[in-house]
Formats: sequence, C-alpha cells, structure tokens
Amino acid sequence: MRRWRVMLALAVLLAACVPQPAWTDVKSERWWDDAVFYQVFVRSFSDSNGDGVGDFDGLTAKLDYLNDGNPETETDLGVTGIWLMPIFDSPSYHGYDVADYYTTNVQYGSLDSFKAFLAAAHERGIRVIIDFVINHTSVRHEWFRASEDQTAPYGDYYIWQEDNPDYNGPWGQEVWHPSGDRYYYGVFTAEMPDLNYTNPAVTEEIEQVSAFWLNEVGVDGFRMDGAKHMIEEGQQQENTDATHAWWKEYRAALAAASPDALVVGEVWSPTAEMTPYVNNGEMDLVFNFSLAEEIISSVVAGDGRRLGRAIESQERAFDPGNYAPFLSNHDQTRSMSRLGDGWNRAKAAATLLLTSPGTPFIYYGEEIGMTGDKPDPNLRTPMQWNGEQHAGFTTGNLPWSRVQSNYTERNVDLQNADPDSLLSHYRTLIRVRGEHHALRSGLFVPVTGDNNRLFAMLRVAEGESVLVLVNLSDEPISSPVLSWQGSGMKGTYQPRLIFGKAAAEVLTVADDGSVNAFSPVGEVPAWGSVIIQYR
Ligand code: ACG
Ligand code: CA
Repeated sequence: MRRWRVMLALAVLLAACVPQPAWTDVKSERWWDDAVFYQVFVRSFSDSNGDGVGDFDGLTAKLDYLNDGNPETETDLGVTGIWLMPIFDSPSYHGYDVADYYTTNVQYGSLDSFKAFLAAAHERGIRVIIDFVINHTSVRHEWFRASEDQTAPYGDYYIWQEDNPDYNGPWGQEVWHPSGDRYYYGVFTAEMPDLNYTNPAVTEEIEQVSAFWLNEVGVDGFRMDGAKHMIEEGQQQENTDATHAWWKEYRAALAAASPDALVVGEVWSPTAEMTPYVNNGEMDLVFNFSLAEEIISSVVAGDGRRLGRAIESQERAFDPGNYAPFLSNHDQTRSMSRLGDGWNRAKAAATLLLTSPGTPFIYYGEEIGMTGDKPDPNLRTPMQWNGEQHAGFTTGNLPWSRVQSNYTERNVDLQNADPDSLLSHYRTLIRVRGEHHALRSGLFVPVTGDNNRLFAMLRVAEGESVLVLVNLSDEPISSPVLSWQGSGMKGTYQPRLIFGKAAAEVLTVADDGSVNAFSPVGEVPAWGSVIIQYR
C-alpha cells in the first residue's frame, strides 16, 4: 500500500502548488506510474534516407503519430514513453551484441541525430528509455579482443577457463565456447561472450557508460536486457544471489548519477523469480511475462474469471503495480497472431492492457494489428504506415526485411480514418487512462461475477473508483451480477460511462466496503468493453 500513500501525498502536494507545474518540472521519483510506453525497433520503424533501414531521423519525423505534444488533439496515439531496442554500434541486425557502448549504430544515424530525436520527444512530453545490453558484448568489442589476447587490464573482463567445464546453459544450450586453447562463457551464443561482473573494473566501466547516456546524452532510463543472467555461480546460471546483489549496488549507483532514471528489467522467469528484483529495490519495474501470458490465453479461452484471479495473484506477489504489463514483445509471436488474427479479441486484449495496474508497454504495430510469428525477424518487420510500396516504410526499393503481406488492408492510414479501428480503440483507451488516475495507480479490487466469460475489475483511488468490464465472448452478456469486498468505498456513488456503450446504474457500497449482487449495466455487448467511473 506504500504506493497508494505516495500517490495521495503527491496529489495533495500538487494541489497545493498553484499554478500546476508542467510535466518537465514535476520531480516525481515515480513518473512512470503515469506513463504508457511504446516499444520501437528503429531498423523497422521509418527510413528517412531510402537505404532500406529505419533511422533516428525517420523516427523523429513520425513522433507526431505517437504523441504530438498537444493534449487538445485526438489524432495521435498519446503514448508518453518510448523504449528503443538497441541503438549502439553492433554487427547484427538486432543490435543485442554491442561492439561499442559510446557509439550509435551508423545505419541509424549519428549521436547528434539521436540527440535531436531525444529533444523532439521531450518537447512532446515523451520520455525515452534505451535497451541496455550489458550481460554480454559482441565478440567484436575491443574489450573481448584484448581479453582473448590476455592483454592487461582486459584479461578478466570476460569469463575464461583453461579446460572446458562442459555443462550446458539454462535451456540446454552450449555456453562454453572455444577460443585458441581456452574456453569462454556466453549464455546466448558464441558471438555474445558474457562480461565478468565479479571483476569490479567491468562494473565500473558499465557505470560510466550508464552515466554517459543518462547525463551527457539525456535518456530517461534503461530496459535491462537479460537481467537475470548477470553473474553465474557455477552451474547455477540465472537469478543467483550474486546477480541480485549486483543489481542492488548498480541501482544505487544509477540513482546517484540520475535520481529520476527508470530501470525496467527483462527477467523472463516465473513470477516468484521476477518479484525479488523489484520488491528488493534492485529495479523499478520488470516486464510481467506471467501476466502477458495470462491476458493472451484468457482472451483466447474466453475466460474472464481466470484473468481476474491472475491479476489478483500478480498484485499480491509484487508491490502493487510495480511491473510493466504488455501483450507481446520482439521475442514472441505477435499478440495479433496469437489471438487468431481477430479484431474483437485484439480490442479486448488492448482494453485489458490499458486498464491494467502497472506501466503498460505496447509493441510497435500492435496498435494496428500487425501479425508475425517466429523466426525472430518476422516479429520485427517494417511498420505498416500505408498501402503504398513497402507500406510507406521506405522511399527506397529495398527494405531491410520484407513487409508483411497484409499491409495493403492493414495500415495506419486506413485505421486513422476508421473510428471503429483497433488504432482508434488504442487511442481512446490511452486517453481514458490518462484522464483517470484510478486506472493508472488505483488499488486493484478483485470482483466476482456470475458469468465466467466476463472480466470485471475495480480500481479504487482517492476521488474516483473505476469499474472495468470486458466481455470475452461472442454473445452479449445481460445484467451481469457482481460482488466485491474491502474496497475502502462506502455510501452511494453516481456512475459516469467513460468508455463503451451501456446505461450504468447507481452504486451503493456497504460500510465495510463490500458490494453484493450489484448489476452495473443492462448489457455488455459481445466482445465489448465498458468502463464506468463512480464518484
Ligand atoms: C533478450 C532479448 C533478446 C536478445 C537477448 C540477447 C536477450 O529480449 O531479443 O536476443 O541479448 C531468454 C533470456 C532473455 C532473452 C531471450 C531471447 N531475451 O532469458 O533474456 O532468451 C524461457 C527461459 C528464458 C528465455 C525464454 C525464451 O526461462 O530465460 O529467455 O524461455 O527463450 C514461461 C516460463 C519462462 C520461459 C517461457 C518461455 O514464461 O516462465 O521461464 O522462458 O515460458 O518458454 C537476441 C536477438 C535474438 C537472437 C539472440 C541470440 O534478439 O533474435 O536469437 O540475440
Ligand atoms: Ca552473465
């Protein structure tokens, strides 16, 4: 409940300062509580110079699509955060093997063009975090070459053995790779040798790199790649005590360099192994992989009750809302493909994502229903802007990757014009989340309903409570009956419909905060979302 009190204190504080400060002046240590993030693969977003590779200038030119900075307009998506997948110098197309932490990928543009992008994003009220891949480097990093040659002081920058330890990695892969007559450890591939974080010199290097990007360049935080793999303890290769201790120390060093920086960890493990990273103050958020799986599979199964229970258990496991909900990322089958390519299911999933506790992340193209399945490059194809050649991603003739073939009937231009499109649904819901602090940081109160196909949840905050209903079936649900307990509410509340179509009823809450057999609306349409504010 710590967060709830912080929010209250903050609200009181803000109300006390007249006039209210602009977002840039608000020194909230938890600005991300109010953010909605958008994950971008620069290579695939927008190509400004026709070489077939997306770049910083192209991204800057598309910023108005993400957020034009004007709260009056409703033509932009309205996101307030961007996560850029790796932008550093790297030999691979994806960039997850860094060759130099101080240089941007030349194909994406210079550091100056990156800074111009950053300034344009900040002007619009968008914060930017960058993918930080520090568990390993590329074999082409100069540190690794010097380490191979055992040149001081780099000999111990990586993990070397004279004899092959000959055990496998966490998912059965080979992790010891030969070089000369020695072996080095690389949890991902032979091209990605793990750095040796038992060597304080390595930690110091990375702390310097971090301070450079935060303070000299001005990014707002990091997405920490492969965060559970930092320090191995023999054959125990993930989530080790040494890894936790390392993050705690590193987080403190970052806070000293930049108190407002956000650290979001990628810890792709079951919930019990994700939570210690945030609950012990090693990171601000982790991506909630369990919840992502639950949202998708509950929508596919049409089981709203199951999803309610899943969120409840996530809220118990984490400090409330201290995670990043999402539907799918660049390592996973795109959500639209998992949802059977159905617009109704995609809209339901979007409602669930954008009303969830935590800081939601949208994967680029998800808002227009882009599809894609493994192998990885197919999950990362060019953004589908319009029906022209190469979907408007490049003016050149050779995009780095083929565009998904459905781009002529599935693109931003077409959905811009359609108020019922998935894109319009995302826009409206991001706006609704922005207007209702109960959806951003209200307490989650589990709601029991009389229909398994209906997802129902209450979010309670100072000044408003919000009820979210999502029908996960092909049939309308008439007069759903709901109950809940211990909401902290009490008395009679007037309803106001803030999303969807329904006639909403007055709500009466008993003195103990419980509600019994309440029927909020006459009907929730098939696959419809209804959101009601009570105050
Ligand atoms: C990151 C990046 C990814 C990148 C790398 C390497 C790391 O997002 O794009 O790949 O820099 C593991 C790692 C993650 C890693 C993925 C790709 N992601 O932990 O850090 O691999 C299991 C394992 C996980 C594993 C996951 C997927 O536990 O550790 O992630 O499988 O392989 C339930 C269970 C959960 C289980 C899942 C899935 O949820 O709870 O434990 O996870 O089911 O079974 C880059 C490129 C790639 C390239 C690679 C070499 O992007 O294209 O292939 O480099
Ligand atoms: Ca490691």
